[in-house]
Amino acid sequence: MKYILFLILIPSISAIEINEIMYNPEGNDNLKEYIEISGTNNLSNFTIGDTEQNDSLTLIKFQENSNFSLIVEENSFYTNLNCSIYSASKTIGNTLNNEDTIYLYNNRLIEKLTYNTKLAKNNNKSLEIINKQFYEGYSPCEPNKDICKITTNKEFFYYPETIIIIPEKEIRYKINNITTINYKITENIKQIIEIEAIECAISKKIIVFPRKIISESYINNFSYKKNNNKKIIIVFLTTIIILIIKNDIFN
Ligand SMILES: [Ca+2]
Ligand SMILES: [Ca+2]
Ligand SMILES: [Ca+2]
Ligand SMILES: [Ca+2]
Repeated sequence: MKYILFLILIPSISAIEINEIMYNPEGNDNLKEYIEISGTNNLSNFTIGDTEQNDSLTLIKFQENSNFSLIVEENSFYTNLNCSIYSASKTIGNTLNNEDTIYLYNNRLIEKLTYNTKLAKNNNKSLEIINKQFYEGYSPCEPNKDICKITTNKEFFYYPETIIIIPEKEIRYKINNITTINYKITENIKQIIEIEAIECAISKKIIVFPRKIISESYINNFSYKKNNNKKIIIVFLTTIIILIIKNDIFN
């Protein structure tokens, strides 16, 4: 029988965006400001600007297979990182002020972004932009922190328990539509709890088992490891028996 395999190649297109801004590093800002662009390692023909000045970019280092480019000042501290590095002249715009607007052009305006000084002020943190919101971080040439990760104290568990969300950052969670980070299970039935990270529009479902309805089938369905040893022994014995029978037939 012939199988015909059709391969549909879908190019992975990720938007080119301003992803991180270091506007006020600790102490003197000179040589330590940067702007990270995500979605490309190639900023040829791009221009960066602030409210006062636009700068064309000079390639310092091209990095293959990177999804990031870093725009820095001349003689910057950040030239050995693993993404493409571009210099914007002595300053990025007319320096990145504590409140500023950044413009990224590629013949046309790609993005205009205004920030203020609420976060990342002189503490060696940058502004990471995640889902159009600012968070403090520090990840030049790397993906921003995954603030939307939902971590619970247990992935599935038995009634009665309290779900505790371990927040990655200051982010609000809803559990079964109640805004909280702790949630007491009150119903004594098997149920699915839905946890939602509100700002990120990400949700996760976990299964809660009341003690009285725990059964082998539930446990097996959710690949609980408890009886795995028994299963391994059964599979082992069955294999031996099959081998013995086969041997008998062919000899
Ligand atoms: Ca500073
Ligand atoms: Ca400025
Ligand atoms: Ca600055
Ligand atoms: Ca980053």
